[in-house]
Amino acid sequence: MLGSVFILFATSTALAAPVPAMPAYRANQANYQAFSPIHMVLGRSPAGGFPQGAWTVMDSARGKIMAKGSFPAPRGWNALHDSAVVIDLPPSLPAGSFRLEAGKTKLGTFRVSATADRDLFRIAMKAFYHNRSATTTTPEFAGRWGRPAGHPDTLVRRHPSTGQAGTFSSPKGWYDAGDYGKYIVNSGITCWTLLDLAESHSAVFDTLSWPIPPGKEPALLRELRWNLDWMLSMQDRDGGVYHKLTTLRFNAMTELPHQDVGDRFVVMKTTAATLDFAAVFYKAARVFAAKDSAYGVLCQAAAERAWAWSVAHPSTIYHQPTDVRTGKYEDTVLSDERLLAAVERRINGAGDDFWLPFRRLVDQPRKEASWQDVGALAIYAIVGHPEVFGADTVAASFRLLERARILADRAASTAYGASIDSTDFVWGSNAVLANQGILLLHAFRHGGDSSYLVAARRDLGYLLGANPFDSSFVTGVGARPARHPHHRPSVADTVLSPVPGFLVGGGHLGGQDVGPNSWQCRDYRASGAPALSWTDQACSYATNEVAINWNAALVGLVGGLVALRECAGGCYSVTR
Ligand code: G3I
Ligand code: 9MR
Repeated sequence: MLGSVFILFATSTALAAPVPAMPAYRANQANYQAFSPIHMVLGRSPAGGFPQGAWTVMDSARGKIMAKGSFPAPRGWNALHDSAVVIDLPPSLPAGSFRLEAGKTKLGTFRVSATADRDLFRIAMKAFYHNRSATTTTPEFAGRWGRPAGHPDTLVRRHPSTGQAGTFSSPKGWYDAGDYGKYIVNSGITCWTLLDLAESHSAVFDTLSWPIPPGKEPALLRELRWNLDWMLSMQDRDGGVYHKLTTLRFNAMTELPHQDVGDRFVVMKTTAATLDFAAVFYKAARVFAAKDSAYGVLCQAAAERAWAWSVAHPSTIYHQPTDVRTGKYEDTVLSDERLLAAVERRINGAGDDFWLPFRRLVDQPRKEASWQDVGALAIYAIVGHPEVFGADTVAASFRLLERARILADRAASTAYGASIDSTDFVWGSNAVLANQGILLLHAFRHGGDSSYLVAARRDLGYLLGANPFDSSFVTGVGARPARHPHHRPSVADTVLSPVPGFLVGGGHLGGQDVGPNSWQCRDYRASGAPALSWTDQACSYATNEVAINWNAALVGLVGGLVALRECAGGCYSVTR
């Protein structure tokens, strides 16, 4: 009965409006930031059409028109095999509740807040606290998700691949992801990205705080130190750094940290881990110099010993021993890690003679950063330190802007308005998108035009709901967030909602987790479109896991936006 009334109503509305039937409305489900570029997406209506004619944005409380325009033509996207209509609003909306209308038809609602970016930054940073190893996360700071301490890691065994025997202590650190391993390579890009916010925008991040255990440093550095302390313990006496610290196999999904009591091992030292470590600690030495000079000195010394080891062992590649089944983070191309460590060492005072052999690595095509390819981070560091790199900043800016142009053009021309395309949909595609947003912000800051900033905002909007799934990819954020991440604490605890603040992996066609076993999933790739190949199931480690490097990308993007808005001199201007 109700159904037929609804159909009659829907039909008469459709006849009265210029839109044939309600198109699918997709928007940021958290808050948009006030006075910032805002975009939303309209997919096909059930009848297959797209909206045409005029749209208006109404202030819901005051019934006042705040913006208006015409629907552009739908645009295709190679990741979707379909089209959609993207609407851009001018960066003039204040805080409030709004609705998008076409004629008399309400297409959807959205909210704008003066603190949207800061709020998201805090919740995404809190996720690192939730993933702390070797400590109780208390209700005071973790709310409903508080849990007992697990993995003290005070008696870690050296795996035979190290060529050493015995045990040593390697406590603290963040769990890498939905598993309880701790991996240096992935900690590298994660800590670098967070340290970069602290270094480049200390005025903002020295004062932005959120509830975590107290200490004398700003919250961002306190959280970072939890993992930096662990990383320091992974350096052997000869300066080399163990690749990872894990059990031999992944433990059960149903175990909380304290229930996973299997032996933990460090596996062989590698050049990739040692170079990533060096890059992080050169940077940490600068960041901590003014806050805790003794720690800063310690970081510099650790970085120097790591650098020396990497020179003596230029290509010790990770080989997964046959009895070890946990994450590999294997990387055979080390020129990007070498460049990054060299750049950070150069900033800390290494002279011209040292730098000369690395200059040729600057002027090369670059993509956004990933755990495997950190070259973009070196480019960000070079353009951020013109006083050190002089003429090399020209080549670095050129490569930065070259990639940013490609990304901004995609954002301006494809359905859903995001900068990612089908070839970038790999395991962790949501973080590819977030890292693209970070690259766009660096480009905007270093000579780019406003289209780069608009594209970065669209990337964030995509992650928060303006995507084909109408889901927020950040747990606990938005009206319809991912609810079943592949995250052991979220699966094993008794709380209905998952631990909040985590960016889940995102769609791709790999299908590594598809199959008949109990922890494998339905085949979510039926459409053949990578942007549609995601499933909100806890089994889906290939599309729905969480990871510290992915959260760092989210934090880097939203933190970059916070910094741009709040930096001295009001550097945030879309009309530039
Ligand atoms: O490098 C090749 C590239 O040459 C090729 O063109 C491309 C085609 O698919 O594949 C590339 O390799 C991929 C690799 O990541 C590098 O991007 C693999 O297919 C892909 O399976 C691999 O996925 C990694 C996954 O572990 C499996 O090893 C993810 O990047 C990585 O984020 C993920 O990390 C896991 C840890 O191992 C364990 N902890 C959880 C964490 C998150 O899921
Ligand atoms: O849970 C594991 C996840 O953290 C990893 O990213 C993923 C890929 O290395 O592997 C998951 O573990 C699965 C294993 O690889 C295959 N059997 C099912 C496991 C999930 O319980």
